[in-house]
This record gives sequence, structure tokens and C-alpha cells, in this order.
Amino acid sequence: MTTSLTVDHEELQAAKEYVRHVYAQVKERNPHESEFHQAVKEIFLSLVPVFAKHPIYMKSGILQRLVEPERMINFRVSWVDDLGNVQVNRGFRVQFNSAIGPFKGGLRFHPTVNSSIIKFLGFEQIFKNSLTGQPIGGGKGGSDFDPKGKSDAEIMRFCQSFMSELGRYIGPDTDVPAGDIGVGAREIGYLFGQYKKMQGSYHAGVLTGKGLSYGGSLARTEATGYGTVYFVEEMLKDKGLQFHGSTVVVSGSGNVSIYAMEKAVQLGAKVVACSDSNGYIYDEKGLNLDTIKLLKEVGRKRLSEYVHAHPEAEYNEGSYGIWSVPCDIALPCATQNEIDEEAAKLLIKNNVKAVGEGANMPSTLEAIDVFLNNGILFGPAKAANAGGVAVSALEMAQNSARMPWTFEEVDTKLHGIMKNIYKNSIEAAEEYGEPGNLVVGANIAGFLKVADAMLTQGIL
Ligand code: NDP
Ligand code: 2IT
Repeated sequence: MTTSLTVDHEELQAAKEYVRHVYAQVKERNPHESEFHQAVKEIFLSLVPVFAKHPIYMKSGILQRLVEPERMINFRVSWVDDLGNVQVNRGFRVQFNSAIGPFKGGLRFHPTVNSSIIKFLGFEQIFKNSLTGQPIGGGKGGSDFDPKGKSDAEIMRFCQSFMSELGRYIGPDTDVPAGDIGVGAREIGYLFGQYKKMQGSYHAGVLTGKGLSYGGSLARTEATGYGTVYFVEEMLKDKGLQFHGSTVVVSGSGNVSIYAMEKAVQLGAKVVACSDSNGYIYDEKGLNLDTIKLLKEVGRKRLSEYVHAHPEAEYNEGSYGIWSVPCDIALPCATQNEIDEEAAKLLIKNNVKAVGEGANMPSTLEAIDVFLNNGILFGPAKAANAGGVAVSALEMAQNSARMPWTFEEVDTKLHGIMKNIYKNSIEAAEEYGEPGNLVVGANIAGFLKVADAMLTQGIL
């Protein structure tokens, strides 16, 4: 990690020792939580120069406190499937840090969900939310429930059961969940309905990502994907590059991926490949986004069916293969650790110039090192995908004001927020001796605001 700062060697050693010590403690206290360890390690490595320059953070135990969630809720979710069988899933909510605002973060429904996944996502969310400049703390939740192949009625019964337990722990000024993998407008609707019934009163701001007819914000659906492209646009601009005329690969074909593709195309790029968990589609002339939307947003179908409508395109089994498609810009928008060292090297071999993370932690630590060491423009998740939660906070503002804004108003604010995140991250990287390193810059800029709030609020 960085040593190029004007701090005493001794202070740097003390900072490294502090970080090493707390990281060892995290691994010991949270065994078998490899995703959580990974997210913590990435942040910790970036923060060494901060502790060397400002030992007050070490003295006040900021790191030990940051890595311990304020509250972790685990609960049983029982529900009855269409055949009359009882099903039991696990529900989670981590209320990680509320130093700068109510806990805020999505809910993920996916069979791989466990406490490690929820804690890595919640930990990332603390710094991401801080970067947006809005008053929102960090939280995350979800379930190992698999929405694939379930009927609407099953989804509804599951969501009602999930909320009947989670409902007592959340509220517009306490904790505000939203969507993530497997949780979109349909699920938020069922969750909101159940919360409203339980409360007996209307608290619009308890969830975000709501439908437009009952308190949702225009542009929330588009926000994460658009925001990622706005962020990457800033990275490119600094190097005299642009989306216009470039070839783009976007993994996933869900909410983030679809709107990242849409904005990239609007800016004049050609999107040649996207994926789902089974495989990827490729067309060197560019994909048809309307067909993808119809398949995934409306039909909830597999991407393999794309080639029925477009025989000129090819479908390949295995989502990992997407990283062998040559491109100028890669936007991983599916899930964690989808780009490993080998995939990163393959992208570089094929001349990738920029990578922007729409998903949470899609690149392994080794892959990030490969990108940075090869001079690839790299936009880390907590900065590049912050547009979703940023517009969620704008949705909360509209709910409080009981006044909806136009699409253009929200989109303009989103664009401004993404530009600011880029600027603040670049400036922090410069100030702490790692010019151009957005990983270090975003981690430091996100950390400082939360840490200073924690310092002023006493030992909690
Ligand atoms: P969706 O459920 O809408 O879409 C997820 C997409 O990723 C689907 O195409 C899915 O394929 C694919 N996918 C999921 N898991 C895997 C896997 N294990 N391997 C390969 N492909 C997989 O989720 P979102 O678009 O909302 O989320 C995508 C990523 O973006 C996640 O990392 C999420 O945390 C992050 N994110 C989301 C935000 C939001 O506002 N929604 C905000 C910021 C980040 P299939 O259809 O086969 O399941
Ligand atoms: O990872 C994320 O930032 C999200 N899934 C969105 C969270 C939110 O509260 O909108």
C-alpha cells in the first residue's frame, strides 16, 4: 500500500500495525465469512495513510467500531407454496452504521444469501451512502429465498411473511430497505402493502423503489445503471475518451445492467454482449435492448431465448465467458466476484480501456490489482453504482415533502451527484498520495465523513 506520504515512518508503521490487528480480529470473530473479509480488507488497505496522518481515528477505535454492525437481525420466514407445502427460509437485516442517517440499503433474494453476503453488502453500503453526500447510514438485508420459478402468489406470500417479521425493525427514520438482486418493483409493492397493513398508517418513506402510483420516484428504476455510466463518462473524459463510438460489454441483464446498456447506447456506444446466470449473448453489430427488456423485465425469461428473435446473435452457455468478448469498456453489473484475475487479464489482452463496477464487489482483490497495475481506468462499485441509493434518498426527500419531481429533475440531480462522487474520490486519492486511484479515493472520501460523525457523537 501507499508509502509516498509526508508522514513519519513511525506513524505509518503504527497505522499498518493497527489495520493488521483489527483485520486479524475481524477474521477471528467472523470465521467463514470470506465475502465480508474481502470487503473489509479492501477498505482497510486504503485507509492506512489516513490513520498515519490522523492518529485520532486509531485512538478512538473507529475501525473496531465500524466493522461491528450496530445490530444484526436474523429471522425465520415461513410461507406456504402453491402445492400447500410449508417452506422455511432465512431472513436477514444488518443495521450496520447510522452515524450520518437512518440505515439504508437494499434487500437481496437469492439462494446464495447468507450472513457473509449480507454483511459485505452492508459494510460497502456505509461508505457508498456517505459518498452520495446524502444523510443515509448503511444497512442491507435479504433472504436465501429463490424467486426463480415461483408464481406471483408465492412471491406475495413470501414477501408478506418476510415483512411481518422485518416490519418491527424498520421505519422512515430508522431503516429504509429497497431492492437488490431478486427484489424489484413487484416485491417492493408486496412488502410495502404488508408494512402499511401492520402499521395501520401510511409511511411512504419506509421503502424506496416503490411504484410511481404510491410514492415511488421517477428515474429510480434507471438510476443505478445510468449513474454507473455517468461515473464512467467522467473517468473517460479525464483521459480524452468517450462512450461515443466505443464497444461495451455489460454483464447481467437485470435492473442495473439494462439501464447501464440503455445509457451507454444513448451516449453513442455499441453494446455487444450481456449475460444472465446461465450464459451470455453476443452480437458484434450491437444487441437489441427492446428484446432484452421484453424477455427479462416482462417475461422473466432466460436470455438464451434472445436468439429466437435474433438468429444473427450467438448464445453461449456459462456467464463467465462474457469476459472473453473484446471491448473498450466493461461494466460488470451482475454479482460479486464475477471478474477474477484471469478474467481481468483476458480483458486487458483484448484492449479494455475502462472498467466500471455496476454490481457490488464484482472484481476480486486480485482482479483490481491487475487493472490498477496495468493502467486501466477503474471505477469501484461503491462510487460507480451509488446512483441507485442516491435516487432512493431523493425518493425519501420527495416522500417527506409529499411532492414528486419530474424525471428530468431527478436525472439532473443524479448526474450531479455522480460527478461529485468522481471529483471527491479523485481529490481524496490525490491528497493521500495515490493520484488517479479511485479505489483508494472513494474509500477514503466515504470513510472520512462517517468517521468524523462518529468522533463527534461519542463512543457508541
Ligand atoms: P437483478 O436481480 O435485477 O439482476 C441480476 C442479474 O445478474 C440477472 O441478470 C442475474 O441473472 C445475474 N446474476 C445474479 N446472480 C448471478 C450469479 N451468481 N452469477 C451470474 N449472474 C448472476 O439485480 P440488480 O440488477 O438489481 O443487481 C445487480 C448487481 O447490482 C448486484 O450486485 C447488486 O447488488 C448491484 N446493485 C444494485 C442496485 C439496485 O439499485 N438494484 C444498486 C447498486 C448495486 P439471472 O436472471 O439468471 O438470475
Ligand atoms: O447496493 C445498493 O446500493 C442497492 N441495492 C440500492 C440500495 C437502495 O437503498 O436504494
